[in-house]
Amino acid sequence: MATSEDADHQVTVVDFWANGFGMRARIALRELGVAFRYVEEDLRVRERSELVRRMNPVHRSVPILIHGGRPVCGSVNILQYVDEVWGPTLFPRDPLQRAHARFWADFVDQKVFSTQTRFLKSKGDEKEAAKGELLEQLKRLEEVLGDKTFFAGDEFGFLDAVLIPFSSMFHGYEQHGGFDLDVECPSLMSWVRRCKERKSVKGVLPDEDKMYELHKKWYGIE
Ligand SMILES: N[C@@H](CCC(=O)N[C@@H](CS)C(=O)NCC(=O)O)C(=O)O
Repeated sequence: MATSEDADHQVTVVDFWANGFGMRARIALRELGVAFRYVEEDLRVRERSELVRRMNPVHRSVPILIHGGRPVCGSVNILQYVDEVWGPTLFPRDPLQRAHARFWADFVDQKVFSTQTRFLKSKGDEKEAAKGELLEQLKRLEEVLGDKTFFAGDEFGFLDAVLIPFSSMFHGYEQHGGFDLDVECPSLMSWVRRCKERKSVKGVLPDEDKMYELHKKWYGIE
């Protein structure tokens, strides 16, 4: 039987299966070998659960990591917390490289995520413009990767965990935009395949067709 002390040390992730932000947290925990309980928050339902409202009253968003009964919110914040408690494994040791990794993580959140939304939601000229921007941003990330195995070098790390969830929509991007990412960003796609060989990533990334179907419904794509 679980004691209250066990409960205090337990780790829970509240998330939705198709949430790229939450996939980051689940991948990071698996990378570091931290066992966790998963609680699904169905984002297709309008109202947030009592648990989410209580644990993240400010944003009412997921993922939420609950450690010993206390919440940590925001995916990048969660990755930092996970690495501080169970690492250090994910972040580069060198402060300059850490700053560089955080800069590009912010680029993914501020630029790629909003461009993806615009690309999927819009039509006509606006969609064409968003498609061009999205490809440009992916190519920029490909340049940041360079000829390295992972973003920080030989080891899978923070920026890999931040970006790889987006790859579950790459097939959707190709369908939606009529392009081939193996042609547009060949090294980035090789990196995707390398990441997907990892148990942590394989166990978390959802089926790409299911992902695109969900987004089609979400954004009213015919
Ligand atoms: N910056 C946050 C973003 C999290 C976020 O926006 N989550 C969305 C899903 S993509 C959410 O939970 N939305 C609540 C809702 O749809 O009611 C993070 O990195 O965790």
